[in-house]
Amino acid sequence: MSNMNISRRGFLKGASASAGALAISSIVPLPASASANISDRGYVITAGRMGILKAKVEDGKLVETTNALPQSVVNHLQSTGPSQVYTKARVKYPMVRKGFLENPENPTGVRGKDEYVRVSWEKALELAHEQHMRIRNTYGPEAIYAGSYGWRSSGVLHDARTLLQRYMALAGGYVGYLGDYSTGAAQVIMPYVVGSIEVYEQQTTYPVVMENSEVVVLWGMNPINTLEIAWTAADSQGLEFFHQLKKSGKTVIAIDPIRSETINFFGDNAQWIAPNPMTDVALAMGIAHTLVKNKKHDETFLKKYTQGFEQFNQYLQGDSDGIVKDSAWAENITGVPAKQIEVLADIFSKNRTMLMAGWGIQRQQFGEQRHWMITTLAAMLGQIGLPGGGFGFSYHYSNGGNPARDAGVLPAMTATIDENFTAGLNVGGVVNAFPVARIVEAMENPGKEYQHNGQTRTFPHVRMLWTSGGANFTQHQDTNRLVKAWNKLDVVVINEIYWTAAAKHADIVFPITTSFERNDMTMVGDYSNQFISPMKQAVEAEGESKSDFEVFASLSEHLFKGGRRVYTEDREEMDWLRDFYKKAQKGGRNARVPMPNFTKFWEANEYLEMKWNEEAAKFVRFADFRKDPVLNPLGTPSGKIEIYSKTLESYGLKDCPAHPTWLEPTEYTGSAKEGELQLMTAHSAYRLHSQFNYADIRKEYAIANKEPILINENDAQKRGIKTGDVVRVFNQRGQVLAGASVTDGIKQGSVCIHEGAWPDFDPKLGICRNGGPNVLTLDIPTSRLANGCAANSALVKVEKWVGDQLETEAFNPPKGV
Ligand SMILES: Nc1nc2c(c(=O)[nH]1)N[C@H]1C(S)=C(S)[C@@H](COP(=O)(O)OP(=O)(O)OC[C@H]3O[C@@H](n4cnc5c(=O)[nH]c(N)nc54)[C@H](O)[C@@H]3O)O[C@H]1N2
Ligand SMILES: Nc1nc2c(c(=O)[nH]1)N[C@H]1C(S)=C(S)[C@@H](COP(=O)(O)OP(=O)(O)OC[C@H]3O[C@@H](n4cnc5c(=O)[nH]c(N)nc54)[C@H](O)[C@@H]3O)O[C@H]1N2
Ligand SMILES: [Mo]
Repeated sequence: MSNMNISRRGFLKGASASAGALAISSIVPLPASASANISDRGYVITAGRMGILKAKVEDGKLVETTNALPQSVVNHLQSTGPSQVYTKARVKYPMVRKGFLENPENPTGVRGKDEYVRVSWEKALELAHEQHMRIRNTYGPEAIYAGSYGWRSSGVLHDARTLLQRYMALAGGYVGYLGDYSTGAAQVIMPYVVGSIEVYEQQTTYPVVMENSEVVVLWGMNPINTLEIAWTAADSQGLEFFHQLKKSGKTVIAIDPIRSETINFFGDNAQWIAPNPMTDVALAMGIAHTLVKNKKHDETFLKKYTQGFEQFNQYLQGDSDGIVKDSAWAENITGVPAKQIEVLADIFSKNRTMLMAGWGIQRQQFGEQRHWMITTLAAMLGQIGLPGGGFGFSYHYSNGGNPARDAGVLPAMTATIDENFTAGLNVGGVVNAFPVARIVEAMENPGKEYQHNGQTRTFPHVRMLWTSGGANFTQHQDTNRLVKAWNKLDVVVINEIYWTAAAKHADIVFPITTSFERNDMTMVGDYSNQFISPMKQAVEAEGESKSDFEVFASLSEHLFKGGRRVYTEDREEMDWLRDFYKKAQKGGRNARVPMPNFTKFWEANEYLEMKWNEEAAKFVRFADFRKDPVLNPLGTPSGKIEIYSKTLESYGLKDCPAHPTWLEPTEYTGSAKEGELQLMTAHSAYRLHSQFNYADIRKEYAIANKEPILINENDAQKRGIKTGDVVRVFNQRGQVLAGASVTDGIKQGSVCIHEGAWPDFDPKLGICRNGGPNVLTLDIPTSRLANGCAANSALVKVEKWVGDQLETEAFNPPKGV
């Protein structure tokens, strides 16, 4: 996410290097905008993660949000606008936890159980300022965690996290985080393998795949869901691509323990292969072994472009550990028949094959091995750098295959304040940072040394936490363990739109506006820059909510007289937008993309489309490397694809050895005891993580007003469970109530509860009434290389719930509100 800019630059370099290398004439842009006349349309143009939206307003109320771009595939999230603004779950006024308000330095009551008291803005700001200063002056910036990870709303100005960090910098520094929850493992391992992170990079374009690939593999990938959103705003071309792929007659193979929405979408046009969860490395090794056995691996490619295949092959053949990783071995682990594994090897080697992979497979213990092994398999097939061949790890995310446009690109709010305003001030930055998913380990072990990416680092002693734009309690694993560590903190401040579980465990809660209640702008298309969209305020703010910009600007004035002027650089909302736009316009001019002046753009109430670039549309990842590996080496020590890494060898990590390795997980189907099932926590079609869990679309998926659990019909039958039943899902870490959805569309032995359901603990029983899956997940690092989040590694038991009916109260405000 935060690497977007780097990626974009990397892409532009790659694009120009490969320009002209291909002669594809038939590439045309996928259908884009039918630019309408702007007058009397009766709606406001805005945008969110889910794309450009038309917001319909009646009598000052937001009544409907719909897609503004034409699209062939339904995007469930686009209709959520009215729910976002008017839910009962909104925080409307500044609120303080009672036991904290009474005595902030020595508070009474317990977070999560205490009631809240409404205070004035003045009081809330003053209190937050005083407590922030108390912690800072006593313990220094290392005591303040303002990493604030999360999917706050899009927009170049109202960037909740950056605005918090800008304030924290002005106050003298803070603790930040490394990596992200999304691709924690892959983004760290891939630079050792190919010299780039791959997960946030422009892919060989959708048009090139459409033109050249014969076989497309969707490995642990559910693009029909995950392309509903983008980090900036979705340009919707990815969904359009998969729509066309379905009709293309190409061979599509989906490897997923779940018959996902994508697999259902493809229907008869895709083949579904369902391995046991967490066993993809074994599956890929079975294919790899078959390739070698049949002499179908590309030795010329391996020799010229890779390093260390011999060592890996010794392991594959069992020379180094006595275990032959053949298709029979793989069948035993994955549950995929050996014959089928051999057929895959045959199909992949005979056709131009694109191995696309999602990320859920690396949000698992030893997650680093997944994308490394898939890359190794692609290298053995010898098609990396060819149009439509090789591998791609961002086709399912942010429209990674949509070609870059010639564009004027909007800059965004920064955590650093312009020097002209900070001369003579003691401005700080990040003073320590830990891998984001190690937050609980960090809070439990202040001062402890740990290994990360080949370095020894030390956890800070965090005493205060401030989040703005993240949902700590749904994002993190093992909620009960989190609550314990969290409740040791001295001060917790949260800027939130809603009464999330984290907000209900905070001392001070600032009520924040939705993006429909403020003015902003965004690029549309993380890689493509296909459009610029205004995000016009559609309605007045609910209650006393304010933007994060306003909150931190006011708090800056508390830091010192004139602080607001420094923080804002003497510019208010519309001034910032005008300046951002002017910079984009200048960039546009250089790229020969004419853009109207700001006033005209803003008043037009319309998005702008950027210029199609014929050459960029032909981009093939690794084409320049393939053309000349000496002139265009990869950023690895050898300049080649590293199947064996001497750097990793030097780290000597048992949980991340020097070549792709099958490492047996602690909790997975292979280690399950009687009655245990493996829990997957895929991303939902109806939410962006925890966002919109309260929305009207909940009715479309909730079962017994709880998060559904997908369970195989055989597993359900054994337990006497039927669709619609409330079930108790539990393990040694916790228990939740979920609504059973019995299906043949999930591998036997595994279940799925989608991530993002709000935790909602019954005060007496401690059971989560809404089915929040992270109550059950394992909070361990993927390995000590990447320390990524391993949320998809947990065993659970499931039984029919025979206790009292416990209503979900997740979306009710806490006591006192
Ligand atoms: N079990 C399991 N856990 C997972 C995952 C998984 O696959 N399985 N996935 C992980 C992944 S990949 C990710 S990225 C994380 C996602 O974790 P998060 O990004 O924390 O999830 P969101 O629910 O999107 O949280 C965003 C929060 O920001 C708030 N917000 C929105 N706009 C604004 C704003 O303008 N200002 C302020 N102050 N707040 C705002 C929203 O109300 C919401 O509470 O979860 C991770 N957790
Ligand atoms: N609608 C929607 N879109 C989103 C998000 C959202 O919350 N909602 N979140 C966004 C974010 S922040 C991210 S990081 C991405 C996440 O993108 P991903 O991480 O790719 O998404 P997941 O849903 O976790 O996993 C994708 C698929 O992998 C499958 N899978 C799980 N375990 C295994 C396994 O062991 N082996 C195999 N072969 N498959 C497995 C799941 O069943 C699922 O169909 O999505 C983004 N897009
Ligand atoms: Mo993510």
